[in-house]
Amino acid sequence: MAEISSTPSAADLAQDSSNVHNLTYFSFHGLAGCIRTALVLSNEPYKFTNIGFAEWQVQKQLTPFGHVPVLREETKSGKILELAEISTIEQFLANRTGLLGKDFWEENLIKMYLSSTHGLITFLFQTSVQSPKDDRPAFLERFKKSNLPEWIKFHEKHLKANGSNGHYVGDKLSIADIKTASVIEHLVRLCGDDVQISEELTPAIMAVKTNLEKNPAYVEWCASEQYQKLTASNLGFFGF
Ligand SMILES: N[C@@H](CCC(=O)N[C@@H](CS)C(=O)NCC(=O)O)C(=O)O
Repeated sequence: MAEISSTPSAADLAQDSSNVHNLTYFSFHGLAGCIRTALVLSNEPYKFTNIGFAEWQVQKQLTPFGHVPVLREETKSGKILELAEISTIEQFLANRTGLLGKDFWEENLIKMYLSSTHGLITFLFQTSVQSPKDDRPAFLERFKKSNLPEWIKFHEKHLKANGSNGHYVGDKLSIADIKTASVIEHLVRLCGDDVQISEELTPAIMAVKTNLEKNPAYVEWCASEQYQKLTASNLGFFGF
């Protein structure tokens, strides 16, 4: 009789629902909004390990590529799957929790919308941090006049084509929806009086956010003290 092994494979361990997802990032929203929301909605154990700038230079050397976010999947066997790179982490969580559509067709469309929004928001945050202080206003003006309107135009169009139901694909929440919902607040703040995203101007984009706001866990997360603190530091550090 064949012996049945009781030792789970590494692949099984990575998918175990009892894993604690331990996310290391700075104490602002920055580029981790979508990951944090995906964790909050996962109904699985998670931890947010917020790292200060003082300890970062030491911690940096211990990360896979010298950047955060880093997600450590703490499995019950004691083994840890350590993942860096935002897109990898977002897709890893989406895969585990059914946020990649119902089939391979939908999965690839969702990844495309996710990637487009990731490109926009990464460009915004990274360039504004890396620009010399004097060059920052000009960069932000260019971003508001060119990169952002283009993203808005195409995303509004795709969302309308899907029925303006708050989803990019079909009628089910996906990681692309969460990504867009998580960046709207920053884009709205960045625009200030020069409003580009609103119920009137971009109803289909706004529907993504209002749809997610029907989820009590999301509403609770956004109202939490922790979330408000991340927002305050985001404003202090980036201004939006
Ligand atoms: N390619 C990385 C970039 C992430 C990134 O830009 N991380 C920033 C914070 S938002 C960071 O680690 N900055 C500190 C540093 O580079 O030392 C990814 O996709 O995760």
